[in-house]
Amino acid sequence: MESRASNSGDGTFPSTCWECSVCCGSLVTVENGRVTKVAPNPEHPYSKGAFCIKGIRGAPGITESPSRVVRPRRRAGPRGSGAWREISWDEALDEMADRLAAVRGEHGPLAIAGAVSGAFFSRGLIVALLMRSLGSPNWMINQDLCGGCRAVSARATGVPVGGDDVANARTILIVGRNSYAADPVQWAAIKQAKERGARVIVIDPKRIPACDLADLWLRARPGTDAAIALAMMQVMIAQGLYDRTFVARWCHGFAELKERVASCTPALAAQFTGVPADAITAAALMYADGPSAFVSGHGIDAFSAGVQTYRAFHCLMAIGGNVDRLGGNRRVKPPRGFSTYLDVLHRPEFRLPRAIEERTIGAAQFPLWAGPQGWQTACHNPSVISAILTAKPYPVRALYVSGVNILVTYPDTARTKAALRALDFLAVATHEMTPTAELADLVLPKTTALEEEEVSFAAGGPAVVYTRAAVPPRGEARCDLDIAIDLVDRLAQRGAISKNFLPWRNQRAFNEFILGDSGISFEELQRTGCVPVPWRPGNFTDAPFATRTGKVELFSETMREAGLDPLPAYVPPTRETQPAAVRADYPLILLTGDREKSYHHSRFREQAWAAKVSPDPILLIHPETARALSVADGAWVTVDVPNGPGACRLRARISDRTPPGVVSTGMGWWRPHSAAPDHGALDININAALPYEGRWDPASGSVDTRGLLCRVRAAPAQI
Ligand SMILES: Nc1nc2c(c(=O)[nH]1)N[C@H]1C(S)=C(S)[C@@H](COP(=O)(O)OP(=O)(O)OC[C@H]3O[C@@H](n4cnc5c(=O)[nH]c(N)nc54)[C@H](O)[C@@H]3O)O[C@H]1N2
Ligand SMILES: Nc1nc2c(c(=O)[nH]1)N[C@H]1C(S)=C(S)[C@@H](COP(=O)(O)OP(=O)(O)OC[C@H]3O[C@@H](n4cnc5c(=O)[nH]c(N)nc54)[C@H](O)[C@@H]3O)O[C@H]1N2
Ligand code: SF4
Ligand SMILES: [Mo]
Repeated sequence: MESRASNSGDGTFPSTCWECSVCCGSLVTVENGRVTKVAPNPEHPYSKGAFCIKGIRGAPGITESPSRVVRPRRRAGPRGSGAWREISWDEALDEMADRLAAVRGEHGPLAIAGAVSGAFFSRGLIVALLMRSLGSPNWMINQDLCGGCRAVSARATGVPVGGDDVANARTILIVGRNSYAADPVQWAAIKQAKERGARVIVIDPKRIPACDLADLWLRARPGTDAAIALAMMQVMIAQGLYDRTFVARWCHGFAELKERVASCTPALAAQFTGVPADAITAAALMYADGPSAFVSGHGIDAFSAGVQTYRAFHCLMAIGGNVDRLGGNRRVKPPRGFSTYLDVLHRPEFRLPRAIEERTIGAAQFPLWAGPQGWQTACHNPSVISAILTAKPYPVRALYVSGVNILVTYPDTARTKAALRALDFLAVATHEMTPTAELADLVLPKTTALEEEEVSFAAGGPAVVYTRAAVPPRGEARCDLDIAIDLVDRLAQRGAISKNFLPWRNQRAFNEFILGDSGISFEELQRTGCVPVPWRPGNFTDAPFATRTGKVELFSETMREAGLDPLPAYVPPTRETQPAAVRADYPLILLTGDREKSYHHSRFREQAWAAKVSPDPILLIHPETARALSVADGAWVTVDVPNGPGACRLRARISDRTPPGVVSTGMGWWRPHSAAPDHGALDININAALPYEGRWDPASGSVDTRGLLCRVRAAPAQI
């Protein structure tokens, strides 16, 4: 192996926390070759000392975990039997190359797929390029369950994803985002903005901490938000409170939008959403009095109509004149010469021939999501699970999973498990023996974010940020690039490579490539951990919008071409289309995905401090609902949904944060100490109860992960 670019040495260094995409600035202290402290960096130009417990305890906890996987393992019994034998890297990589080459020889390259979280982290890009090197366009990202709808909508409309300039906003519109739990930098900025007099509108069915600072709180029924956005536009247009200059010069399809929203009055929206009409009107007037920043999140994404909901808010942002404006939503760009991981993914020299990319699983049905025109060119996951189980549209026989715990975090745990069991070959790169890793043929030990060097563009800054390989890898752990490079070499020896898309010899070379000729020196980045990137308000003449017309497309030509509704619309939630008998059997509405400060999805479950903070999966139930169900606080209950694969057990917490009739839970639950191979993933994990098939968003292929009908019943106590 060549150098892994570790900058090990004792001292305290500025770095970037890499446990989530917020990218907070950290100060990492190394003593005697071990990380003894991770602390917030108060001097950091972007996060300014905001940080969270996951960064402070989670990252060192993963690195030093006694149960960490530090050597490659080969299955030594039937799949999932829990019998393992430690092997050398040479053995592991030879075996992996043999098995992948065999699948490729028998079924062709498309029968091999990769699974990652997405191209926000370098490992996502690297696994995608490894797949492309094998000749396969198939890589799975978890973004259909995360930010997929907003990304598809933003691309179709030509507006930024995020970019909320809370610090300079007069009005802040928070929709489906609980920054308090999810993003400490954003939460600090919102609190500060409120203190200096900004007005805050929150649209959320739950009483989250932001509601306590809100001037207006619109408690919409889950999945109905699009109606509010359409009605806000109706009010702004009817009262002439939209940005006429921006609309006239830079928006495409205003007349069509005006016609579409004309009938969506606040009174009508009130019927759909349960929010009083005068509150919707007040929100419209407040948002129109900008500049206004739209802060949005997962609460309106990952729905089977999520793209249309986002389209409505993105059009609102545009007609409000808040695109690329101080205090609005900024288009942020990395410095010229710098490559984001997404840039590399889309660059012609890193692409497979178009005819192959068109065969990406899901590309035919969801062209704006999967395949050559797709946001990240990835697959449609539920269709890949089907392909493994049914060989349609063609067989998928081998999977390489890195940095994602798909058995726990994809809906329909039992089906994902059946699919993983049905594979000819499964390799998982991981830190811990997750339920996904338990089903592997080969488990590869991964470096942690304290052992890996990463250079990235943090859109929230905007800034170029640097994560230091503060300590050398524990045991024999390796980073994704090192694994991929050695694999490609071995695959090439077996004639199983179409073209090598991984030209870098180590992580440092890759990071230097990412930095490119941006003018930012590696040394400066290492020294500071963060180089801010200047932002200037939009000069739309020189930098038009990235759409067909070069304008913000209120009427989306891309959506029209894909055979989709080109105008934003209110699509009633799936539950409202279900027969009355089903609604009677499943009388409640389920939200999933509540973020917990001590966990990052399924991560940190092995760590005692996190289990102490949050020992059990919680289901929030309103006191009235609990009384009607005779459920006591702290009781174990089961939750299931219509056409779901089974039930999940959760612990009731009675709280008026959630409205009557709506129950709300987290996600990502498993217990390392529960019986292998599932470790509780089929019991206490909400995805054990959710289907991954059903109504899919016609543009992004997303399934409903909240707003579903459900029923709650008493359950046996936990054994
Ligand atoms: N501590 C911690 N932080 C995290 C994570 C973590 O696991 N742990 N995960 C990270 C990741 S990957 C993500 S994607 C983000 C997610 O973080 P957020 O984007 O904040 O998303 P959620 O917490 O899922 O939901 C936010 C809000 O949406 C509301 N909501 C639910 N349904 C609806 C609806 O129909 N309409 C509206 N308007 N609101 C609704 C919920 O009540 C909740 O208050 O958090 C990131 N940050
Ligand atoms: N029902 C329901 N399902 C959901 C959601 C929901 O709200 N409701 N939320 C969805 C969302 S927003 C998301 S983002 C997904 C998250 O889904 P996942 O990405 O699967 O979530 P994590 O638990 O963060 O899994 C990351 C895995 O990667 C490993 N890992 C962590 N860091 C590294 C690293 O540096 N390198 C490598 N190779 N591995 C690493 C960890 O060990 C862990 O096993 O879940 C989605 N699933
Ligand atoms: S929010 Fe927490 S986990 Fe995410 S980057 Fe910041 S410190 Fe790390
Ligand atoms: Mo996410």
